[in-house]
Amino acid sequence: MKFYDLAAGSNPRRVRIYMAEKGIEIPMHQMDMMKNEHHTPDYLKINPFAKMPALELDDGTILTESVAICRYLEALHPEPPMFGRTALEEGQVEMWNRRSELEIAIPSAQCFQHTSDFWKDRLEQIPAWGEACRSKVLKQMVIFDTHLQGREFLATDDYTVADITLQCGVLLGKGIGLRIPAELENLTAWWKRVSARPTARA
Ligand SMILES: N[C@@H](CCC(=O)N[C@@H](CS)C(=O)NCC(=O)O)C(=O)O
Repeated sequence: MKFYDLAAGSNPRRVRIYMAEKGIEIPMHQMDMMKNEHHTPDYLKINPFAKMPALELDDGTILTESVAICRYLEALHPEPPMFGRTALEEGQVEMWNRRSELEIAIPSAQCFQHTSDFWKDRLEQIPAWGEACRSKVLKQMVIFDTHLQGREFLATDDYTVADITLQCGVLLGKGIGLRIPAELENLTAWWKRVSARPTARA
């Protein structure tokens, strides 16, 4: 297998943390976004959407989408379960994973893309949209904070893929000044907990 990685990318980081939690080691190919390596004909054959991560299997089959890659690896390495232990937990992990993507990680990424110089020549920026995304993230963090009252992790009693998605979304936000407000004590405590895990810097 071969993992097409982007060291600074929030989505590849989701899979790297997942693999570190499971002790899975896969040879990495580091993509160079500054050289536009993801838009070369060779990489577009791997992922025509020009995004990382991608996982190439030994028979040449390609999987993209962070969660799809994690789900595939979960089937190969079921212990410890990171998508839930029961039918209900599986639903809860899916629910909080999607909420983390839609309400925190994606708007944080859009805030970055629409307000930072790094993306100036890479997409048509709409700064007002970026700022609207920033406001959305801050508003939705309050809901996550309320949910985390009395809970160690987001979806179940275990650290799951849903925590990883939120963790990577929050980390991306921090990089663009979108920090968890101090008054959100539950979210802040959760953040300290997950970022202290040995796998957090994978
Ligand atoms: N939904 C995809 C998103 C992948 C994605 O957006 N990857 C970013 C890195 S975090 C990327 O490759 N960006 C390159 C670009 O947009 O030019 C996933 O979950 O894997």
